[in-house]
Amino acid sequence: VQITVLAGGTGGARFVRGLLRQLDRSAPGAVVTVIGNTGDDAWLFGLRVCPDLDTVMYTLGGGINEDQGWGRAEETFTVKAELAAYDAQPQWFGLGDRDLATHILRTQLLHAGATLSEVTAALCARWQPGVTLLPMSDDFVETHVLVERDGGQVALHFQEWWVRHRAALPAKGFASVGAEAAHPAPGVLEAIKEADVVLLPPSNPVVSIGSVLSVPGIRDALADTSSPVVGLSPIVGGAPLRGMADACLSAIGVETSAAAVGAWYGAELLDGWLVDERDAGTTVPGVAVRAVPLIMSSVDATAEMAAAALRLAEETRHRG
Ligand code: FO1
Repeated sequence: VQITVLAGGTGGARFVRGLLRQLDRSAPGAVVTVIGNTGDDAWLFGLRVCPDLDTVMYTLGGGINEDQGWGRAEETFTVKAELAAYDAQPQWFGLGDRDLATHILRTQLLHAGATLSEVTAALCARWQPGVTLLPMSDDFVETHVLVERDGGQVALHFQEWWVRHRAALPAKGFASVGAEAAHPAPGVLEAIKEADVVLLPPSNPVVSIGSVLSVPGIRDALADTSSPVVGLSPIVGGAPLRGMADACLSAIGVETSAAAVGAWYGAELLDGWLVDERDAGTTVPGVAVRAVPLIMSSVDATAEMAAAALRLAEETRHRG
């Protein structure tokens, strides 16, 4: 059984952790490929930082700072403090000492001519995440956020909007800069086409899943595959469980509801849509909707969500 998951950061990583727990029980031979969002990536102090790839790698490899949902456990910030002593900028992004080793090695390998896919495989050799982690593209694609400032509109890198401004500047839109010239990374389209099931976890639909879908060819591969595609709503009872999906959805004119996000993905992409029990009764035209508990309160609870998604995939598979 081959399962492919499109993932962003914390929400996607935690879902995959539950999926692996479920597969250990129900389908031990299953293999999972994660197509990770790179739209959050940024150059900081000359280093290439890939937050969503690292969050998946650290979460599944056992190195994540669990409370934060990003960065390393047992982290220290000596280098950050030294940089601050020089008044070096930016100071609003918290790069820990252990995390810096990842960015230093990644940057060294990129400068030596390795692709981001090759770098990611090299980093995962240490962490053994238990999945094949592929960047959505080896080309640089960056999510920029259009915000209003001083009467005009300016584009901020996603990290500046999300971390420096805490997403408090109303977003007027998002751009995946470089997407139109980007190609899916090696293996990405195959992972979708050869999958028995494709899952869209409760990552941010706009800046995480939406960013992956912005790479030419990926959306079409999902629309064309005869295998079931099942998504899990990141919105429960009209609010996101974490992160800033509501700020992103309102920016693109989508209501913050399980139904609206399901309809935004649409029947072209989705065969099934899992919503939380609080949103029971949700309908999405052309999509099979089921209501189950969608709170990732533990790995076992997340495993149950994954089991529900796999069941729904089988129900829709024979629907054709
Ligand atoms: N998020 C924050 O809110 N503050 C930070 O200082 C911060 C640092 C950081 C460093 C490395 C990394 O991989 C992620 C980091 N994040 C931080 C989270 C990051 O903004 C998000 O993980 C994604 O970009 C959104 O999913």
